[in-house]
Amino acid sequence: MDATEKLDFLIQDKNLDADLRQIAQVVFEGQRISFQQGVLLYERGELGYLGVLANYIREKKHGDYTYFNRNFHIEPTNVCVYDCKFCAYSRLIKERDQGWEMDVDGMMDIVRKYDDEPVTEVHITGGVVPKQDLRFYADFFRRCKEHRPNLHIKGLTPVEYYYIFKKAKLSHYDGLKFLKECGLDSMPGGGAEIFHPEIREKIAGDKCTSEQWLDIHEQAHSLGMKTNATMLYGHIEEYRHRVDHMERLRELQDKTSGFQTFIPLKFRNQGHQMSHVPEVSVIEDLRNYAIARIYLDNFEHIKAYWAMISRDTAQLSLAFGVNDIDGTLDDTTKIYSMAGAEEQTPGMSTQQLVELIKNVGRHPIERDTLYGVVTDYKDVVFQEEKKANYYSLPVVE
Ligand code: V47
Ligand code: SF4
Repeated sequence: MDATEKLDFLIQDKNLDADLRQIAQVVFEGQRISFQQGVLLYERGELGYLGVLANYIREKKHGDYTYFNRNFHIEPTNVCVYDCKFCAYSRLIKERDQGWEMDVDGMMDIVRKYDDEPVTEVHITGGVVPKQDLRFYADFFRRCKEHRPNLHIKGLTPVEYYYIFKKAKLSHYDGLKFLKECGLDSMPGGGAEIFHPEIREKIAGDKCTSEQWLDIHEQAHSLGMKTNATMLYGHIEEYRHRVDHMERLRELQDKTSGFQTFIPLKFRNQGHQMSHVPEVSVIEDLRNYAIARIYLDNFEHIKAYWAMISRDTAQLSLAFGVNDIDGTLDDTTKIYSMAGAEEQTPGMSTQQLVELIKNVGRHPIERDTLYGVVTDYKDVVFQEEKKANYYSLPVVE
């Protein structure tokens, strides 16, 4: 049975809960599900059912295509003035000997390390510290672009921008416009956590609010920048908080169409103040990917950040709505490894990533940040005896 036949089978299944059959019908018609239906999916949708709906949408949008990119990360600091309870960074403000704060030269050294590598993106992420202000990032973005103009800079989040722009007495719009002129290309999805104030105040009460997060993305979209969105799930939130989070994103996306990708981030429980909270199961991870795919009808891509889950879960996720598994990494970013991202790190070569995708019958595509095709790996044969990143491309006449 193909994806459409499977969905049709569910719609006809008289033994299935009537509300779930109705949602299956809504999905079949390409319509949008409501907030209440989103909560109902979390409460009553079992894994097999959710997989059929999510995979139908995934294959309608992307067929078997599964994207990844070649990027590297820079974490300018692992110290942070904020105190998010789930974050292994915040404690380091009190344990400075374990912390680092790079200068622009140090960041450029990392960029230069990749001079001979075919990477297309640098992803900048990390904590918030006073020294790394507007001038610091303007300087880095300019120097990075001077050095390698085609390297896409996906940098920082509204958490840093809110802090930096406030200090510089600039509006969100003016601050972003200035940094765009310096070389900033797009914004990753971090800092979103859970938007609902009942949860946000408990886990991330001192950083930018949900409204500020959404406004900074809206201003970026108005400047023509693409951005991503995340959701930190599986800790103290309830299902209605997850749906509320996605509802706010769906509303903004209706307005701007500026989001590219939604990335659910599984809460990991090591090395921070919420270590007593258990992590959710792989089944819950897959259900969550699937519901995100169903709920966010106006988001083109759903990404599983493989460095944060296991490789096996990343493979499974491709049957539950996910069509992107992030980049090849030479090293897992510290923010996750400190919080418990495990044996699957560090790194996966291009060959390993391609094989991981092919092994579950999907079609690997290396993309750039804006989903332009860099290499189609469908017919690429890797040469066994060579090292992971060497491959032979099919001859194109
Ligand atoms: O906002 C911190 C999360 C995020 C933990 O846009 C944790 O392409 C789980 O947003 N358990 C930053 N998560 C990373 C991020 C990201 C990652 C990959 C790709 C993209 C993209 C964006 O990391 C933070 C926070 O939600 N985080 N601590 C933890 N204990
Ligand atoms: Fe700082 Fe981000 Fe960690 Fe919060 S999640 S403490 S803002 S680095």
